[in-house]
Amino acid sequence: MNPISPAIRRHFLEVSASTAVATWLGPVAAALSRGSATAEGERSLGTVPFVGEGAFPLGATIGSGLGRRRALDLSTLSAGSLLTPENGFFIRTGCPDPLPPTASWKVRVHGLVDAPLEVPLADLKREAVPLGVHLLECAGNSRAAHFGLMSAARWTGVKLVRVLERVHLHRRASQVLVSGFDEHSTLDPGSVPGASWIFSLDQVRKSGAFLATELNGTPLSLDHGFPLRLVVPGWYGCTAIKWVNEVALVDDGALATDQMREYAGRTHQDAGPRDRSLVEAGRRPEGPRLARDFQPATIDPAAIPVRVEKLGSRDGAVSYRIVGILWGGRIPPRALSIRFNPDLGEAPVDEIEGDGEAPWTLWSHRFRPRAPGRYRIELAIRAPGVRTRRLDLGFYAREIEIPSV
Ligand SMILES: Nc1nc2c(c(=O)[nH]1)N[C@H]1C(S)=C(S)[C@@H](COP(=O)(O)O)O[C@H]1N2
Ligand SMILES: [Mo]
Repeated sequence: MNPISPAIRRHFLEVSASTAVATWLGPVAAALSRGSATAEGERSLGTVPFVGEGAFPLGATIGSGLGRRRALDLSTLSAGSLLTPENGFFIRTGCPDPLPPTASWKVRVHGLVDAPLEVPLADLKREAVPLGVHLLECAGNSRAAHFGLMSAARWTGVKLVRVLERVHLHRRASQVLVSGFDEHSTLDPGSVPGASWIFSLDQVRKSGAFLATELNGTPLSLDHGFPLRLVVPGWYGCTAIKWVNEVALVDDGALATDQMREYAGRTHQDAGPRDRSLVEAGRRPEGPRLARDFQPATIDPAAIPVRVEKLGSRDGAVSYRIVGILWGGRIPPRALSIRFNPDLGEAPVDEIEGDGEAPWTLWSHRFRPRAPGRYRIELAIRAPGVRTRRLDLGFYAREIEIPSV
């Protein structure tokens, strides 16, 4: 980070001293130090909450078994805290209470192979290497959880291709089924027990899918899949099978798994005639019958506001700094745009701060509403050839209430 220039530092100190009652927040100071969008002499007047999102508690773990959840408080993200600490990382499904002993954990590699294998966890731990920072987002991430079913961490593990190299594949083996232990004594009305996903061999290679043993340099916690979980960089969390105990080689005729069918709608599988009739009957879509006809469950580029800071300038004018994140792949510079209520025009976002390694990027934009009222904040990515299915649906739009201007 740039050192604070002496002139700005002096000004900053003067203003803080002269407005002793004002609380100065980190982001304002950080923005000053970068000489960015926050003007000199502005003070924070607090933050404005998002409205209409319900009462899901943030930073707390609720429920158990298949119904356990924890959402990350996205408003805490700042340039210095883009990695989620292990004890804050979101949870979708808690550790199964009948989980077999983990000391003797093995992964059964079988199916269309010459000789099935049982790979002891100890072997995988010996091979484990740092594999970088990757983000997980639950495909069921939603407004009801303040969009907090999303986190980013540094992972250690073994590439799935390394595991496949231990066996000789039959010629017909074209896909890989990864499954994990998923029997729970506490069920969840919205979820189907049984966790497995089928990937083509090509998807395994290209995504860099790996079996993770550590998160941020410490062993996975039980709720995050200890002793072994799959991570598929760039794919939705529903593919990131926890408590992995089986890797099976299958052919093109393999049926989609229960987990794939449960998540068909949320991973944007194109609805065929079978799905359309299910949806008409009030049921959820199940996607294609065969695993090989599923679209890759990848995350499109997307953006969301995470915090709205109210700022006062020296002359008493009030404005709002919308801070947000961008994730799900690279986009061209200036492609991210913002609008307030569909009718208030769209403009490129003021500032995007890239930080090479982080899987999500912070952006910020100044908003000067002319009238009080409720404002819907929508982001868009305007770049030819970039698919943004969820943004196009208005999925990540959030609302704030401005009581007066
Ligand atoms: N065995 C098992 N693995 C699972 C699940 C599950 O219910 N059982 N849920 C999946 C879903 S939907 C998500 S979003 C991620 C969540 O991983 P996390 O709880 O470590 O954040 O785990 C995936 N792996
Ligand atoms: Mo999920």
